[in-house]
Amino acid sequence: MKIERIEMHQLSLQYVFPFETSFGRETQREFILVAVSADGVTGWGECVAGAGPWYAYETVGTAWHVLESFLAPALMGKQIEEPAEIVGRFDRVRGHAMARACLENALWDLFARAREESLVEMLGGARKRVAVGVSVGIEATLDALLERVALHVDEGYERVKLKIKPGWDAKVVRAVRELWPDLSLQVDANSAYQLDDVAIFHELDEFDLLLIEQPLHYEDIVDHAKLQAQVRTPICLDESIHSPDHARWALDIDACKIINIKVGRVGGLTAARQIHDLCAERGVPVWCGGMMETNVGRAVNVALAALPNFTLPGDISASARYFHQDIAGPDFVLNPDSTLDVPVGSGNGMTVDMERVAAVRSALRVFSW
Ligand code: OSB
Ligand code: MG
Repeated sequence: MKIERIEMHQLSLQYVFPFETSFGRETQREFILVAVSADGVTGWGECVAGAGPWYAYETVGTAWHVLESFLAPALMGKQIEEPAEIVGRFDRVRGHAMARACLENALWDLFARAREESLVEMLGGARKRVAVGVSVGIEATLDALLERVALHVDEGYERVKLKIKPGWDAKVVRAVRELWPDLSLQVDANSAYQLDDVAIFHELDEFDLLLIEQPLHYEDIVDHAKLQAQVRTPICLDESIHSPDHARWALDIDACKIINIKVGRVGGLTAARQIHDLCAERGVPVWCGGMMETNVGRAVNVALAALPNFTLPGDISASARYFHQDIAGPDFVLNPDSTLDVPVGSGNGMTVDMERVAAVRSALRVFSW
C-alpha cells in the first residue's frame, strides 16, 4: 500500500479521577493521535508519551517533533507491504520509542482493516477475552486509598496494583492485605527506591504479592539483579525495558522474573511481540502494561494481551476507569470474571469519533501526497 496521508492530532482529555504515582499527580491526559491512510483506508495509532518527561524522557512535545520532522516524512509516499517493514525504516531514529510505536501501530490497524481482519488475528492471538486488573494511584490518606480499592473490587477487578513510594509502601500494602486476604495484589514503585532500601522489600515479601514492579532506577538492570537475588517476590521490569535486546540483557543476568510489556515503551507491536516470544522461550511470564490510553491504545493492548504468554492480568481497565467520554468506541466493559473482550471488528475494532477529536484538539498537522 502506498501511504498517501498522515494526520497528527494533539488532544487532551480529563481523567475521571486524578492519577498519582511516585513521579507526580495528573488530572488530564495529553496525547497525540495519528491517522495513516492508503488506498482509501485509514488506520489509527495513539502515542503514549505524556505531558512531561516523568515516566520516560519522551513528551508530547518531543514526540510531535520526531513524528513531524523525521518519522512522518520517512513514511509519506512509501510503498509498504507489511507493518513490520517500518521497523527497518525507522531504525535510523535512536530512542523515541513512543513516537515510532504510534505510527507502526497505525500501520497495523491500516493493514488489518485493508485485509478485513482483526488486529488480534493479524498478531496471531487466540484469546477471546483477556484477564485484567486496575492500577490504583497514591491517595492523600490511607482511608481514601482503601475506599478506592473497595470501589474497584466491587466493580469486579480481581487483580489490583498499588502505586508505592517511600513512606507509602508496606503500611499501605498491609492495610489492603488485611481487608482483602485473597486479592491478587502487586505493587509498582516507578523507580522510587535504591538498592539500600532492601529492608522495605523484605517487608513486602510477607504480603504474597504477584510481583514488585520497577523498584529501582529507570535505566538499571544490574541493581535489580542484586535485589532479585535477595527477595522472594518476583521483580518485574517496566521502565528499564526498551527493546527485545533490553529484555534479553535483563533476563541473561536475572534482573527480573517477569516483564511488563508496553507497546509504546518498546517501539511498537513488532518489538512487543518479539519480547513476548523471547520471554515465552525462556519460560518468563509477561503482562500488558497501560499508559492511561484512550480506547484506541487500549484496543491495541487488549489485542496484544491475547497472545499466549500474557499469563498475568494486564493494566487494561474498562474504559469507564479513564475518561468520561472517549475519542473512540465502542467502550470496553469489565466482564464479571475480571476480563475484557478482545475486539473482533476489522483492524483494532474502534471507530474514532471525529467530532469528539475536533472538540478536544489543540493542534493538527496533515501530510498529504
Ligand atoms: O508505571 O505502569 C506504570 C500510567 C502512567 C505511567 C506509568 C504507569 C501507569 C499505570 C497505568 O500504571 C495503568 C493503566 O493504564 O491503567
Ligand atoms: Mg509501571
